[in-house]
Amino acid sequence: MARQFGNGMLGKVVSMLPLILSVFCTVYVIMDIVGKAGTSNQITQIGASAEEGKETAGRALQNSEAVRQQLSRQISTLENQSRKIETVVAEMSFQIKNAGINWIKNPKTGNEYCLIPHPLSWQLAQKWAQEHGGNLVMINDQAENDWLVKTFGGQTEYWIGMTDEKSEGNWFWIIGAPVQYFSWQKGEPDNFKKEQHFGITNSKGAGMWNDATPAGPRIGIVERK
Ligand SMILES: [Ca+2]
Ligand SMILES: [Ca+2]
Repeated sequence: MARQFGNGMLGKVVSMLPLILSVFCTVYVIMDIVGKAGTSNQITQIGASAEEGKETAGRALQNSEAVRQQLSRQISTLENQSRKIETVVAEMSFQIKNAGINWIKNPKTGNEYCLIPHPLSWQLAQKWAQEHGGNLVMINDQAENDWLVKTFGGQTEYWIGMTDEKSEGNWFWIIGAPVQYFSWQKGEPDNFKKEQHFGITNSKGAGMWNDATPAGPRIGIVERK
């Protein structure tokens, strides 16, 4: 009975083995296909995401380059405007400095001359002259000395641009050239109290020079090219 049962069941199982195997194989193949398809989808998605990221990065790069170029143009424009403003300020500054100053050209020297509008020490007069593009006057000959008297008068004492401060009795123009033409007043230069090292003109006579202490204050004659 048991043998029959055993034989009966075993026989059925054995007879069904191909079918069971076939079902298993089919299920395995289906699962494999489904698994591969899933992985493939994931890869496709990752690929798409990567491509999208690349495009986004590319657009960001293009945008940043455009921004950089725009900033560069704006900086260039600002630099140009800054230079224009500097030029205008320099011109205005020059005009303000020279407002009310009457520069007069000497046809023989080709240079321009003016009187400083307020009395100063010799050193400050020279500073003023430099700030206005010149120096205290350098008088090279009788013609220039006469022209100054004719142009600015012979009554008022004015600073001129010579000094023997560095070496007593050795007179130099402020620009460094030795003085070769002189128009000293009689008895001058006397280096009074050993304190007189700066030149003035119109001293007790039109166009006559004297040595003086630097304090003044006096008006100076300025010469510029
Ligand atoms: Ca002196
Ligand atoms: Ca003197």
